[in-house]
Amino acid sequence: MRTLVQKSYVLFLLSVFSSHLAWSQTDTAPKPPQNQGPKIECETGYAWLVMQFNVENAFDTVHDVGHEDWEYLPKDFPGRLEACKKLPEHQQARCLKTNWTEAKLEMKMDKIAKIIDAGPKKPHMVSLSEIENQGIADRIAQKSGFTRAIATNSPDERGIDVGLMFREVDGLKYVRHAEHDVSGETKKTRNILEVEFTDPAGEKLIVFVNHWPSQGAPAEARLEVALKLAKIIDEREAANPRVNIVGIGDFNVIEADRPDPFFQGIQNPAWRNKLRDLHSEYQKYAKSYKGDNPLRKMPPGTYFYSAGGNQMSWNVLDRIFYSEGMVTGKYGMKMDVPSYEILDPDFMKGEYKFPPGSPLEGSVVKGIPQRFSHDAEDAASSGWTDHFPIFGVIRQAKLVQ
Ligand SMILES: [Ca+2]
Repeated sequence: MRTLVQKSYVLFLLSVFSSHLAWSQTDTAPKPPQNQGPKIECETGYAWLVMQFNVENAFDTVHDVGHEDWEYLPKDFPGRLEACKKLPEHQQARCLKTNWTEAKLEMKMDKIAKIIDAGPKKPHMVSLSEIENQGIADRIAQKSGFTRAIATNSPDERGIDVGLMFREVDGLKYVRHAEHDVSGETKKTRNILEVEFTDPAGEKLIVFVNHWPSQGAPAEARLEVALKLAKIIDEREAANPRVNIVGIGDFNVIEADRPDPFFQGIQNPAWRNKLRDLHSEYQKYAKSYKGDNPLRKMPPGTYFYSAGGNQMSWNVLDRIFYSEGMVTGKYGMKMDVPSYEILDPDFMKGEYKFPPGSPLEGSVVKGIPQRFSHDAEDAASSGWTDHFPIFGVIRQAKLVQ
């Protein structure tokens, strides 16, 4: 994996170097005659690394009024005992057991920073799933070396939100942000965060950060959110047809979902602003790759689901989608498909043993993300996160005749 990443970065640096030459040549040399064949693609110097990371229940250590955060508080937090006892019986034991302290939160944030550091290089932006609020987003950003973080304030009952932390370097400039309530009439879910950036050429990038309803909700709930996102994208595209769009996050969609929130939602072939999925595009690229298939060096998904011992399934819950214009870079930004990576550093990996009584009793699955234990007292036994993060590179691009 590391070798592949290193190699791809060497190739990437070479291509940046050669494209710098092409870029300066096109600035000074006379323009070639028009209609002399296909357009030649020219990539400019900047490349922005984007990361999706479900940080698994990153809660602070104080009560957020109106949110069910009682499980994630210090044991002696005023009102906690009474609040836990009001929960349904099956949730009470969990709520009463955890002693979530500042020391443990610091340990968790150190681990988040270490996972980010294990990536191909320092990301320009990180989409965060499962953060409690703006305060925790700010603390994770500070710990991980990011200059700014923006978090949503969703009606989600569990009190978890999404966020985007970023660094305004390499020509990337923040323009504005907004958040969209996409909850259904009965089921509340996480808002979608929208953050707009611009580059030195004035091209626009809008990033939508998602955390769609979990598998505990029917596929219809995810499709409903997908269609709401599609409507917002239509509005942005109508206002600026040159806009580059990225949809990133934990989409909670599995292959068996029917209706299919991707195919009938944000990837509907009949929809004019349909998005591409970086994971699927990478699969196509890997199939045609000459040499060892690079997919073999990646885990089969970002999340392993055992259903309490009844299933053995890898899912790609975390995704990066992008607009059609980013296939060629015709609006100044291009998704670099070969840069895609599911990050599975050795230190994050553990195994799952199917328990006695399970139909798969005795089976062991290795190489799965070691989930974080909020109960563990030390870093050695607390695990990491239950999702592997993913990466993709967006490059500045320019088409010349
Ligand atoms: Ca809290």
